[in-house]
Amino acid sequence: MSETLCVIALGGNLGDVPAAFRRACEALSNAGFRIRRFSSLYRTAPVGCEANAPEFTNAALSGFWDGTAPGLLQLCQRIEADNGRPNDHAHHVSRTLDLDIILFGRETVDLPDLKIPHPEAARRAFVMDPLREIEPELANWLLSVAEEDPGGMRN
Ligand code: PH2
Ligand code: MG
Ligand code: MG
Repeated sequence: MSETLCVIALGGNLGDVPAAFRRACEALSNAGFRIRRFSSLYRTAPVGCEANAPEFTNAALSGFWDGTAPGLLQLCQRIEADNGRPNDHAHHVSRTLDLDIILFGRETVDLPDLKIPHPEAARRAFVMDPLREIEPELANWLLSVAEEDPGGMRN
């Protein structure tokens, strides 16, 4: 299978998040994901979380993956679990590490547990700002796809 240029958004608001990001990069690399770019760290206000949730640290990385999108999802979930995040983690609550696949090349993935492009990405500054920093062309492409589907990218 040929390599796909992917974008992963990183976030967290519990514990030493920059250290969790470093461990995530190491684990991705060890699993064969070839990191191309990593953004600055962004301090962002929590969006839609529980009251008084701590500030988030967000970032984005791009890189090449030689497998399938579900395979990359499985890897991301394993890395989240290894970094102290329970498997049954609820939506929108504070977390040590969140790895969301935002883009898988320019492919559309529509599986029960995996929607790519990530349906909420284009509306979230904490995703778009780091993405624009590292891959401006992909950021523009994502915005144009979202405009064609203003209902929220098939959701
Ligand atoms: N992630 C969420 C919900 N809210 N807010 C910020 N600032 N950053 C995030 O990464 C984030 C969020 C769900 O994944
Ligand atoms: Mg998320
Ligand atoms: Mg997630």
